Amino acid sequence: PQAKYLKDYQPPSHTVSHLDLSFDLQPTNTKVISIAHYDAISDTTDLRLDGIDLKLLTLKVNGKAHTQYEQSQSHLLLTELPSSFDLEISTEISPSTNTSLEGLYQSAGAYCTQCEAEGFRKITYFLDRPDVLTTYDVKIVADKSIPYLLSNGNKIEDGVTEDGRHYAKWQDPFKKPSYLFALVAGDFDVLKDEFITQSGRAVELALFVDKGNLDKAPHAVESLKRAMAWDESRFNLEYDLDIYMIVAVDFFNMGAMENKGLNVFNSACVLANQQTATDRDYHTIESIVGHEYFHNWTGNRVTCRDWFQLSLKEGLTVFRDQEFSSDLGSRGLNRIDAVMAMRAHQFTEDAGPMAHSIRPQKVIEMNNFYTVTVYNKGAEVIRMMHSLLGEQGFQKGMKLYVDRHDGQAVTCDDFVNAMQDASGVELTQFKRWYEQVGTPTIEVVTSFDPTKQTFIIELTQHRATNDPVVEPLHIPFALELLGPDGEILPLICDSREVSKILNVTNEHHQFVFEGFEQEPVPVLLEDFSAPCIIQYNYKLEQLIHIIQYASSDYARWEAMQQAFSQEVFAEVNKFDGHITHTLNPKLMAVLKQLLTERNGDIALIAELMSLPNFDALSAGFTQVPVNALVKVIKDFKHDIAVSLTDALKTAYVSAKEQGELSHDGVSARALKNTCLYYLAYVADEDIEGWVETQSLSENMTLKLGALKAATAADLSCTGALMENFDAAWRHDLLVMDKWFSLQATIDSNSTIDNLYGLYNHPCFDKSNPNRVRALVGSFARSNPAQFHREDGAGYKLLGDLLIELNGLNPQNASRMVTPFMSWKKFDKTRQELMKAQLQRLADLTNLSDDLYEKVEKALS
Ligand code: BAL
Ligand code: ZN
Repeated sequence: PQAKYLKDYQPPSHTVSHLDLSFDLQPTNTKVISIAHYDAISDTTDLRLDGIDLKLLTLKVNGKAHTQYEQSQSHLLLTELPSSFDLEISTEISPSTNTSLEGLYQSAGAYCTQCEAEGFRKITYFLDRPDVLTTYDVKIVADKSIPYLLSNGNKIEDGVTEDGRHYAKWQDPFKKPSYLFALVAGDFDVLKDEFITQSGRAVELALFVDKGNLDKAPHAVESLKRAMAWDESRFNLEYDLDIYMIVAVDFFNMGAMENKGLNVFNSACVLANQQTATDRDYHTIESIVGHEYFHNWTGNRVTCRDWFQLSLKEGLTVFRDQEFSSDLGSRGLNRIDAVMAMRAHQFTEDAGPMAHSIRPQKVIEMNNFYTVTVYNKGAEVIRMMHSLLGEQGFQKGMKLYVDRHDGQAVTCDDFVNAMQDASGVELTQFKRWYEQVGTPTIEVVTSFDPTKQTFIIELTQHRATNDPVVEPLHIPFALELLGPDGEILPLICDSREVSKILNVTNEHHQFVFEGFEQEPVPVLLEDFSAPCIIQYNYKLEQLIHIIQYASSDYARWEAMQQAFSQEVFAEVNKFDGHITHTLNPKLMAVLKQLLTERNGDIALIAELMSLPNFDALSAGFTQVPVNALVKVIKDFKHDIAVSLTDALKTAYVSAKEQGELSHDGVSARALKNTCLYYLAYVADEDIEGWVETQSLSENMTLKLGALKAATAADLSCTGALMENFDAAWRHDLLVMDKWFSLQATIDSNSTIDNLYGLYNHPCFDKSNPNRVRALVGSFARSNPAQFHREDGAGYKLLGDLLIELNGLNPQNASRMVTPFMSWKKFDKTRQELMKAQLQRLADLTNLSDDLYEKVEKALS
């Protein structure tokens, strides 16, 4: 496989002024005719088009057969061309056998496309790159048994063909790159609605779902309307076409795709009702519907020059969807979610062999760079600019960015330049974040001088050892100082009050704050104001002070996580396999107080009560002590359950979970589930009864909460509850995914055999990415004890699956290989076992580019 480098970027050889596409849909022999007008930019007479797995039927230049061409596996090189010409190419493709779910394929009978990043080349020969933008006219012909024929833009005609089939023609007035092309053809139920824009235009909204699923469609449509209104009110960005369509399909590699005017969604990110979806699902759906909608401006109207700039649209759009969720819901809880993703996944990626900057320099398979780094760290980089510029400055920057670049394909530098030019804030040094690799550390030392009444904070930034950036970064470091009674103290330097965002631009800084009679408690890097690791020796008392008094929910949660982590680390050091580990009584008292008083946001209390997960804790170790970590986490849960049984029971009983989607209802269910989860470890008669009763709830959040509690604590009723669930839900595969996940996370020596057996479950299908992620993804991600078994059986299960997926769906295989990427973080025995599985992959004769890139990096 050939790597591509950002430094080698060259503009395209030709522009395309218009593209006419026509599709004659057949499962194994769909005919695609593409007619485009090309103009050479330089004096070249060659044109090299991208194309994969295409059967070339005919080729005409200016209406005449053209024979001067060479075909290779991935290209069509045309020679002896005039400088301006019409090119007509007809090709044949086979959607029904396309299991890669890239290009045009069939999902449970429906035809659909996925073209980002480089899927359009599996449809026809074209300049399949984001900086070639053109208008599209699309004609789709199909049997009448397929009633809906959809593409981007507005429908301009439909009718019947001479041979008794039917067709539709679509026109997209906006120029777009090929990755935003979409076609969907199938039989659906449709939920229609309307949105009136701020300028008074009526936009038709249409959500297409599988037959029989209309009752699960309203939440997505309501979310879309909220997103459209929010983008107008916060960003002054209005929708531009007369129709906005979303189609939900069952076979999809990603969550969703922002094709112009015709989003295609993984059905898991659309369908919800109270019986089938959890509160968390509802939240995820709203945020993804928002994300895809927000791409209409940040992605579609202004797109990327090349794929190395992916974070231009993804980092920015994740930031926008996070702000949408925060403005509509709880800012603190959303921040907690975002930081958890950074800690558990992005920090791990940044410390492993696939570490890359948010603007990668080298790529073999672009699909491998739809990562937590490009997306989530990318969003943190945008958030830092927001902190430095403030909301007003940031909005000025956004306006300038859109005014300057509407209709263009641009770079991350163009974005930062617009922010700088509009706000006057100097961002030259800040741009280093786009080259930077690995997680920076900020070492903090504080000292208090009671005679001068000063509190001194010294900050030293260290870049990671894999970071090519050696110069200091520009870090917005947010700080809060708490007084003895929890009051927020003003930050006074040189007799002047300063902003809570400290500009850290040097390797080393010293800040002297004045006016303290007693030593304050510092809340460092408040709100996770930069994607960094803080090194500071917090005392438990200081953390408890923050948990009790900090002004932001996020800061309180962060302090609780640190306190838990410190306790876990201390106990891991004592681990000998025999002792029972208990939580520090001072921290236990804090939990008890939170639970008994239940002041403030109940949902936050549920978060505060939750221990950091295995992945988040692993990030703190050079070598992950698997057995010790699993045991300490389990012992702590047991200790909390036993020590706080009465308080947990009272909180469980008094949490009123009415109100389907009200914040109060959602919060009460969250707290109830957290309490029950702990209580299951005590499992007296009351509690077993509660678990069984709650498992019968008609509400999926509660039902699943009960099953999670039962499986985690291995209650005697678990088997029966799981069987009931299986019997009740086989008709709904998305609900069965929850059951597959539960099966996968049971910490039992029989789990691995059980998983091999579940491959034969009538609802399981290895060609469906949702099923694979639910079963094997959950196992590898969320069952550390069994996945990391010392006999290697867990690793073998994943290795076996990856070998199959490599041929079936390389993109999914490559996502699923992630747990092996950190193999060097484990002990020698486990290292050898994981490495052996990676070697099995490396030895495959048909290893896909997707897996090759990761396996090669992991083994080097
Ligand atoms: N562009 C791929 C899916 C998404 O990030 O919206
Ligand atoms: Zn996106």
